Amino acid sequence: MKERLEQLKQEALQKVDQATEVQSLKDVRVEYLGKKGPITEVLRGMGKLSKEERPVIGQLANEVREQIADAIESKQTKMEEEALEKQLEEESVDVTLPGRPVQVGGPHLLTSIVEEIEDLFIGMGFEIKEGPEVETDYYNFEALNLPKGHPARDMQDSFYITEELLLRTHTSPVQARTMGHKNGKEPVKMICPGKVYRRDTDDATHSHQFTQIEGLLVDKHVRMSDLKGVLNAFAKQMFGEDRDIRLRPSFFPFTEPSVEMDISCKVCGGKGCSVCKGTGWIEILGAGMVHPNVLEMAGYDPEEYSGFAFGMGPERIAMLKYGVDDIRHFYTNDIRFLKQYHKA
Ligand code: 2NL
Repeated sequence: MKERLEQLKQEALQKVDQATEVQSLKDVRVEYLGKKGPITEVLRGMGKLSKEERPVIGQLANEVREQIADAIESKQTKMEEEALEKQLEEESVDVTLPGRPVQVGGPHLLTSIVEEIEDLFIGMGFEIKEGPEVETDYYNFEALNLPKGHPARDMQDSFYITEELLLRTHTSPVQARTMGHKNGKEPVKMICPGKVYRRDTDDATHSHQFTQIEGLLVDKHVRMSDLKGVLNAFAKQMFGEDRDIRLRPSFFPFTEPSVEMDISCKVCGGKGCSVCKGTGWIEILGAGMVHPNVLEMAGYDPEEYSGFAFGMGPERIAMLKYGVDDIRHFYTNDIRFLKQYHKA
């Protein structure tokens, strides 16, 4: 009996020692200490033993049972501690690691150009005005001396929504609306940046949607020399003090007389090169004295009030300033293109 118990103990302890999972420990407990286990069996068979043997074997059986139970328990505690240790190690965070750099966005090149131009005109006392992109036929054309039947109103050239509504083809309607609010009395000094739409096939120099900045100054005694002074100040601040400007005669339905402004070519200093196509000059914007019909439709007396207006394309300005060769770069949003113009 003694030997049998001793053997069971050795077996059980060895199995506990070899166990690598909690489940095998549970198996050992059931196998050796369970109700149908060999130790329980020994204790049940005690009745057959002599009076002298009974307490000795009983005590020994209990000791063996306790030793096995203790071994299982301490092995289980050890396993649990190891598992926890391993988990803590795996989940540990190195708080001393430097953080991953955060990707920071920046303004779109066109946004930067528009803001730069806005700042220059704010510096000369102009207000910034915005207006609707869906316009009435009246404000987009009629009020700008483009009566029905005018070739520039061709249905093929504009996005019409209804007979009377269209996507604005220029930002001038914002100016026509602003003048209309003045009851023909107060002066206007404003610029209006914004998106405009034309029915064009997109290519390197055309886009069906682009941006425009127009300017307008209406007051008593406004003269062409005022226009020239403002445009000269703008050109020098925008492109450099060493640049010259020149005005060439041109035509727009809403101005009379009309001009186009060139700046001297920076690349060749006016001698003529591929950038200025040999002329020494680069076209920047269109302008003129507000047509008396336009003033009159807005409620001003053209005998008393006069004004100048100008319009430019920020895409063209940006293309010249930064050597961008395709207008589509502004709208395809290739991050590699856009990133080049992020400051800091
Ligand atoms: C260009 C030319 C121009 C105007 C826009 C204007 C607006 C009013 C009255 C008179 Cl309300 N004129 N705008 C005048 C001359 C030229 O734009 O080449 N733009 C890209």
